[in-house]
Amino acid sequence: MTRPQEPAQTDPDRPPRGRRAALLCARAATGILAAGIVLGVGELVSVAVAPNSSPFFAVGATTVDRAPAWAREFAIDTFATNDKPALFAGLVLVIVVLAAVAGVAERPLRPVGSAMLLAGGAVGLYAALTRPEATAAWAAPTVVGVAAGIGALRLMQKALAPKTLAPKTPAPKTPAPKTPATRGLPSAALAHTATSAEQPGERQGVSRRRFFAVSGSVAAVAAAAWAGGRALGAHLRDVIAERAHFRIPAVADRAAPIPPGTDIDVPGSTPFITPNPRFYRIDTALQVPAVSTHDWRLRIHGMVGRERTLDWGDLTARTPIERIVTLTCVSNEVGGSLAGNATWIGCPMRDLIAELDVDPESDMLLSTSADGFTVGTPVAALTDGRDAMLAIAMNGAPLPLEHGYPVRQVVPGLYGFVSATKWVVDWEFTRFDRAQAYWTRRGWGAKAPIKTASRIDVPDAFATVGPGRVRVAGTAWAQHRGIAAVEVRVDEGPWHRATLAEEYSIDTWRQWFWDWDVTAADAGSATLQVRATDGDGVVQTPERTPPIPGGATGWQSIVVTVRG
Ligand SMILES: Nc1nc2c(c(=O)[nH]1)N[C@H]1C(S)=C(S)[C@@H](COP(=O)(O)O)O[C@H]1N2
Ligand SMILES: [Mo]
Repeated sequence: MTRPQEPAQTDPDRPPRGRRAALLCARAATGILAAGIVLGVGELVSVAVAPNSSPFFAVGATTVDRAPAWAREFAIDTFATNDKPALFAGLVLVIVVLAAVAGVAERPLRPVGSAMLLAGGAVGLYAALTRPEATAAWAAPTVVGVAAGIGALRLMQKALAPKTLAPKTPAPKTPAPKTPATRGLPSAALAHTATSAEQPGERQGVSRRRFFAVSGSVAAVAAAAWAGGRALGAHLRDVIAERAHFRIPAVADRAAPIPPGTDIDVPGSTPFITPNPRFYRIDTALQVPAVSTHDWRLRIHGMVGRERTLDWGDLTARTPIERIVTLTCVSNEVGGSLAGNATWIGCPMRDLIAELDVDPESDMLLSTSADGFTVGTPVAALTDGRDAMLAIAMNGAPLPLEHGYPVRQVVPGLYGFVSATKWVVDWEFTRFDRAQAYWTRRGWGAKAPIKTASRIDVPDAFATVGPGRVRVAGTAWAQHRGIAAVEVRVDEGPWHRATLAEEYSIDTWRQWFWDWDVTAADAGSATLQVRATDGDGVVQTPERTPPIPGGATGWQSIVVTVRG
């Protein structure tokens, strides 16, 4: 019995079996390469976000964490210490198979493959965003990766689509590809590229060369992005590993203990010490600089008699101090949250500066971070006896990377942009009339002592309060001058003195509360205002000014609804 004839042999529009197989492979390849783009681009973007925030590693880590006990035991029994490579290999296998299906299923008007990439992206997104250390930024590697992957898939699929060629005269010099991978075309068109003898519009065909050019480029981009991401992230991963083993030096000169009554513990009010994960972060770094203690140097030069370079050993050989200091950002709006209080351990700057034989004409220390950000600090503020330090620890932990690991400046009383250089690596003693730092060049002030500020933490703005006693509470700061009083008023009535928490030091913020006895007469809406008086007896100005150039001023007002 003879086999039924291949339909292709009767149907002129149907390519022979070999070409159909080639086309299927090409389609599968588009899916696999598109997935490669998702993973490669995701890995590259993750460098700017956080190690392991890429879809591949987030899914891998989530798989490890969520795997049922039996699966874990099976993996360890079967692969022993190779369980992680085995997991990654398994993950790659699953991705390759699904991606191949996606490539085969994709059609211009029925983008099933793109939808599959989106679905895979949703899995990656879920895994990334549910990692314990995840922030909203952890979405970026997956989102950007999937967008790039879908773009690449469409590009490659387009290169596979039959194309109506414009007539060319003279005839193309290049010989026709022998076996173009295509489908659904007159078989005549498959065997050769059209010649000038054919009519315009009839010259259809798929250029194998074009497909290989496009898919080859996609493969190259995917591989480069992956390799680049892994290489760029490697140093950061090393620094994170180093930080995990960092030993905080013993400190003889400890911070004064926090007296009872420093924290007033009103629910919703700012705690006296800000935990590291809740500490505000402000910097220009797109990617957290990865500086290891091993590579860290502080080059000291400029108007000094003795230039020197400190390394980690030199820094940690110096006697450290521990102090509690409240940092504030100049960009903080009235009532804003860009302030935090931490226990810092570091090397006092004053002792170090005393050894440098600084030219008395030098009034500015221009410090530079590992990523080139600059800060100009009055030398006087570093030598006048306040606890300016090169800090290496924050709240009992090595500095978090985003807060300046391994060394940052902490200077009580000055806004961060003129004092708090993170990842500091260079000190130049100079003058304010010779040098300008990063933000000063952009219109901000040159010298910026912190302005007196007071903030209502509870109740929330627009909250409904009462009836009865309502505890109004918050914090106030005027670093290096201290807070002497806080007052609150309702609807521009008389000012009431708030009860102040214990003062820790003039360099830290101070909590306060005031009990408001709401009466039926208060029912409706009420405006609460707060103002502080600093340690010099100066009352916070009511004049509203914006943060630029030297910090916002004005009293915070909030409106609440009162049930009488
Ligand atoms: N290297 C570097 N250090 C920097 C900055 C920066 O952009 N780059 N920003 C400064 C500003 S404006 C502030 S308010 C503080 C914030 O410190 P934090 O992120 O640890 O809260 O860091 C300062 N140090
Ligand atoms: Mo800042």
